[in-house]
Amino acid sequence: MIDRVLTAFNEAIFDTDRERALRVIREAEQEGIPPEDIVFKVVVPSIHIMMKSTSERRTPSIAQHFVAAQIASEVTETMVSRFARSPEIIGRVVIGTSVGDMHGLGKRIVSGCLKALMIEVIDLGLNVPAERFVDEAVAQNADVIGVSSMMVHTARGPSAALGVRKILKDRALERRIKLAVGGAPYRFDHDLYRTVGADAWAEDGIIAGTVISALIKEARQ
Ligand code: B12
Repeated sequence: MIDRVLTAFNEAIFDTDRERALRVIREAEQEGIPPEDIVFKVVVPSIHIMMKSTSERRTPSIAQHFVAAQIASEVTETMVSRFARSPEIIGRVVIGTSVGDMHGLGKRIVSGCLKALMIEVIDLGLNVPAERFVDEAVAQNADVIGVSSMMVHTARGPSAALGVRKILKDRALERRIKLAVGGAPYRFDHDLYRTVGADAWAEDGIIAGTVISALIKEARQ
């Protein structure tokens, strides 16, 4: 029965049909499928299917990413509140856009994908200075800082990832807190993430899920 639900849910998110996806989930609940199974046997596998299709270059569109991330995040949040026991969160990420950058769509998609993978996300919003990224990461005991930058100068600027890296180094936090970046400039120049001192970058929200899960493991070793 769960396979049928996964197939129907997956088809709905690939069709960017939010209503149909939510209906599939409602019906699954009515049939008695527990919230835990809906998250771990439907939502999380559907994100993995999208990851796989991305890596096989059957690239889903921005609309598919966006809708998948939003629905996955919405369903996960609702279901998690109904879990019999609190689920194990695999890690914590502080995310925001760099100083001067008001492009927030990509960050929202990334946040949705991470939440669906049981990663807690603290979203600092737009126009976030380097110091705030680090202060919040320390205060929230985060494993990873994610800096989203859509313009070349907001990616390369001293108060973006470069600034975060410097503060992490000055405060001897580099082993404990990892730094991930993303946004259009990193797609144009695949080595830019190294130039700005990041540990990793990701081309889209789905790949961000894989990359950030790996960084969490590294930070927790
Ligand atoms: C939509 C858009 C806007 C909207 C933003 C609306 C919003 N609320 O977000 C508005 C109209 C406000 C806007 C304004 C401007 N924009 Co604009 N904008 C775009 C546009 C067309 C799409 C961006 C977008 O949303 N993409 C869709 C999302 C899903 O993709 P994404 O952001 O890349 O995110 C994915 C990945 O990058 C990755 N990712 C993103 N963040 C992160 C973070 C981490 C940690 C990880 C791991 C991964 C990751 O995962 C995401 C999800 O799949 C781009 C063009 C482009 N090709 O990107 C220009 C673009 C980014 N804008 C540009 C410019 C110049 C501007 C303005 C300066 C224009 C102006 N003269 O006013 C202003 C600047 C405003 C500011 N201070 O930020 C330029 C930047 C050029 C450059 N070389 O720096 C671009 C590239 C257009 C161009 N070709 O000229 N913009």
